[in-house]
Amino acid sequence: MTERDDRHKILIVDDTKENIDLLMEVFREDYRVSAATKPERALKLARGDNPPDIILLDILMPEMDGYELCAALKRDEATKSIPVVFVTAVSEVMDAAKGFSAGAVDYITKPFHPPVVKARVRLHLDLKSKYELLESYAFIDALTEVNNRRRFDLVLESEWNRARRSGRPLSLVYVDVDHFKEYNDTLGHGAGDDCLRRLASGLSGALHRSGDFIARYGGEEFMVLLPYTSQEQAREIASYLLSVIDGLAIPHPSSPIAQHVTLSMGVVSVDPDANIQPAGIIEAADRALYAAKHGGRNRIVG
Ligand code: GH3
Ligand code: MG
Ligand code: MG
Ligand code: MG
Repeated sequence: MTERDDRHKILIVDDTKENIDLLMEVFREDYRVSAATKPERALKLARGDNPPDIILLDILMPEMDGYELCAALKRDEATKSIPVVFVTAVSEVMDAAKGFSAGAVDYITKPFHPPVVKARVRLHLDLKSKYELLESYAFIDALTEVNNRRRFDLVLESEWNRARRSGRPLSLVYVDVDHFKEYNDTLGHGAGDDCLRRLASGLSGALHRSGDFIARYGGEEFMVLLPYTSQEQAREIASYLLSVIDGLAIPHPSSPIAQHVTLSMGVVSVDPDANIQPAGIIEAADRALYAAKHGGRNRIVG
């Protein structure tokens, strides 16, 4: 039988076995503790599938000193958010300053007082989880709980860069609810909000491939970003999305075109060698959406 162990993980990096044992003794009871005596090994563990939540780092080590290791961790996107605390016998004030400028969050000198070291590690872990919570709030749309526009802008930029590096096309579907003003006018703003929530969850639930990304872009507008996807595939996915929302059959008594809520979509697919900026990709999708609206709504153009 295996029990789930959700205790925080601490990585101790020190070239001296006795120092590792000392810290192990302090943390063993409340944390999952691992240790590395070589910086290379520490980097490997930090970049691995099961990275530590915090790193306690020695300064004087033969191959690469603690400052260098800390700076290397902070340079790497995969490890930069792991807090690093120096625990060292080097007690010059200047060394502490050097530790902070290498990216450490704290600097503890030996000999240390175990309850204080424990309290400081706890503090940094708490700060880290609060920061992650705030970060997630900053990127989620409060009404629909899908990604918000701020997140979309960042993801579009990074996916476009990735598309160019990989030489594969990137597709974007601009989604707009048809006659939504009438929906609100007839059923009320509260029902309108509910409708947007149902649409968001219907659309995001219908995206199955990892990497496909949905955001609420504006009032009743959504963006679906499809990496590594050709125009033809994107059109197929868009028509599947349309059919899923059709299946929800959300009543829209005042719609001039149907008895239920419908969507219009503008699809654009960009070649990786196209000379275009992210804003240009959105404009192209917007033009296709405009054509879908003028073509009678409840349809896909692109
Ligand atoms: P079209 O088919 O041309 O897209 O017509 P439309 O009525 O959907 O377009 P229009 O842009 O005129 O109206 C959009 C409406 O969406 C108006 C606005 O009140 C409503 N809306 C935007 N954000 C929200 C929201 O958060 N909640 C609710 N309930 N309604 C919203
Ligand atoms: Mg040492
Ligand atoms: Mg609109
Ligand atoms: Mg609309």
